[in-house]
Amino acid sequence: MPHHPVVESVRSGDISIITLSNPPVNTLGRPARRALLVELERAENDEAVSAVVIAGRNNFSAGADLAEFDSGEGLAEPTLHLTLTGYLDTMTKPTVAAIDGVALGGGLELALACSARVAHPRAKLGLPETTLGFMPGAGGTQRLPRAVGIEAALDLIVTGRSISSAEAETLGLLEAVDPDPVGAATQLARRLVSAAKPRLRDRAIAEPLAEAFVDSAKRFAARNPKASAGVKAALEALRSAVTKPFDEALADELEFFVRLAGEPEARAARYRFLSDRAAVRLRPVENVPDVTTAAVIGAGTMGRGIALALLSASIEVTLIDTDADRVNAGIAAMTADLDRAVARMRLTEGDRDAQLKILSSGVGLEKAASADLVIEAVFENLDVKRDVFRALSDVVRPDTILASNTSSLDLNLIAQTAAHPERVVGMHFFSPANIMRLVEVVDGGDTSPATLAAAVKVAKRLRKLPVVAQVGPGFIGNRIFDQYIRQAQLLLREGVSPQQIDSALERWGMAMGPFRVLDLVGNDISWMARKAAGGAGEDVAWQIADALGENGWFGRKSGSGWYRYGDDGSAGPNPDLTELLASFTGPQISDDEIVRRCILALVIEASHVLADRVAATSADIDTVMVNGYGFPARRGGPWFFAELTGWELVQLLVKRWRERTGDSFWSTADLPLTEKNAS
Ligand code: T1G
Repeated sequence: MPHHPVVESVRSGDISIITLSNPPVNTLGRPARRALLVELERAENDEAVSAVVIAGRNNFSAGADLAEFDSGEGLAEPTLHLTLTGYLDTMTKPTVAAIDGVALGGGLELALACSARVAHPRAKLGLPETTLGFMPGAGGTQRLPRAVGIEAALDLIVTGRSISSAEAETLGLLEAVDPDPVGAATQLARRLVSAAKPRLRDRAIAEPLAEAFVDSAKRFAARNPKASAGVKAALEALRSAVTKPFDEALADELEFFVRLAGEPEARAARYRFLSDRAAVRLRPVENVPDVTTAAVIGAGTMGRGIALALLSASIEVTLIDTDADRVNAGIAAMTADLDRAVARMRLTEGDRDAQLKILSSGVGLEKAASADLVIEAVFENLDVKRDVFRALSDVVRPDTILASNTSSLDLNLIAQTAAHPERVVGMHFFSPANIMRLVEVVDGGDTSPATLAAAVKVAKRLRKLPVVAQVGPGFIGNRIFDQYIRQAQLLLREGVSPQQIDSALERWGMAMGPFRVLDLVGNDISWMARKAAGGAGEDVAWQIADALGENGWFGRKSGSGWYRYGDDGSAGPNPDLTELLASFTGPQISDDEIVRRCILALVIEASHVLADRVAATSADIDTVMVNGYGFPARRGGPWFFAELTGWELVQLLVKRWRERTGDSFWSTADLPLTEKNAS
């Protein structure tokens, strides 16, 4: 692909039109900022130029390059954003931003430093920094209130939400909305040559009670445990905006921004943003087949969810099962789900009808004959799945992709029964499959690159988050999560209660404690899986969990498990379990120790998953654990958390637990010795 210059400039008479051309979204990385500054200086010093329009190819700008911050020098030059916006403040010639696509973060701050702004009706504008754990750092907290007033500025900066051009114009953020933003900006620039407008930095903030508004917002944030450090710092910068001269307040903003940008929460947010997108990036593959029709085999919970996800992407679906009652029940459940979405205004009636129109069903695999993609979601039993793939091979086209939703079985053993194993792939959805974004796309030994790419492409079309896994027990997520659950089981044997373990991990940030998860999923599932695999053998970790299975304490579905459930769904201690646990005692273990043991168990198994090359990168593992297993995004992921903790300390803790418990699981064999992201 030809290398585009990052910034191009052309002349329209006496107007210099400077266009950012840094695909895909014109991020303002260091080269772009430098090139833009050079072009602005050139225009300023060119006597033939009387005004400047700044535009962007496809998008105005998505703001700072989030990858730059953690690239070593990242924070060395945050001021270059300010140098750019500061230079615009000093230019004698009018500058007009011509906005199309997005103007976000530093992109909007660049536009705010221009004399005026014009946007296409479809443009989106916003300062999302507080959603990324930090705050605007190139004058946004100072110029936005001067453009739209303190109340709207508080709303936009605290929420980080994007607004339409129409809303932006109403707020006073834009001088005009025009389907030809560059043309309109060029005309406006000409008008400004003879009728200059005061720059935002020279405008007062209109609201006389601005300080009271900011202080009220600060008090609310102080009371709100969910208010992030970024929001609180942005409010401090806004307080400076309403109480100090522009340049002093700008210096405050920079100080708060630089301090925040290096904080774990901001680093984790940037890491999560980039990792989620890196996970789906595959090497370019030729001849990736398109999927417009699909068949789902199995009308149970998973099959229904998968079918709904396919419908939502306008992929025709045939829901198939061996039994007409199950098929009808599946269709009825799916229809009810779509009706509920309409009732909750999440879906229009038209969209629901359009989806139902491309949904069909039937008994017998021959109904899958014309499908481009078949996703098997039958009972998690190897023989059953092998029979399905063997039978499908006689029905489908030779180029049909066959995907198994298996969560734990060896895909290669399934693929062996297919006529074209090169077209067999795993697509492990997470329940509920129409809601959960994560899909583990399993790359079987015979899976062709085009088949793998097609599965990733379908997952992205379903607005899912596909992560490629190689074949291995439990692939990535289940394998790692099992060791976390095992650690919780072992803590029970050391006298810790399920309630303390759940509470400690939930306070730390896990969406749900391990025992609440087990009761939700059903203790019978893992109990039967262990029995099918020949039992836990010498591993005493599962003895208590097996006892729950033997007693029928399956969890929510049976009314009692690790907790006892009331008819109103409330959960309390299970007295039968309390009696069973009474014989397990030990010294008091702190919440912190519980968290370290369980979270670092994730890290140890992640190190083995990496060593076995089941996952391509540690970032992929973090993407799986955050998007499929309730690991807190604000901590980045297990591996990111261990990096921040420091591998030397991790190694020390693991060795201590090995000595203390004698458990060979505590191995440092695959752990790094030092952290990569040391800063
Ligand atoms: N930095 C680095 N890469 C970015 C990026 C960014 N800000 N925005 C997008 N990308 C990459 C992304 O990784 C993906 O890469 C490709 O662009 C398409 O993105 C100084 C400090 C703009 C609405 O928070 O919200 O400015 O996979 O898949 O769904 O105060 O990207 O193609 O290789 O998301 O069409 C503030 C973040 C930064 C905007 C487009 N800005 N980006 O969505 O595509 S902080 C943001 C988005 C800042 C200042 C502060 C979205 C989008 P690849 P995509 P999309």
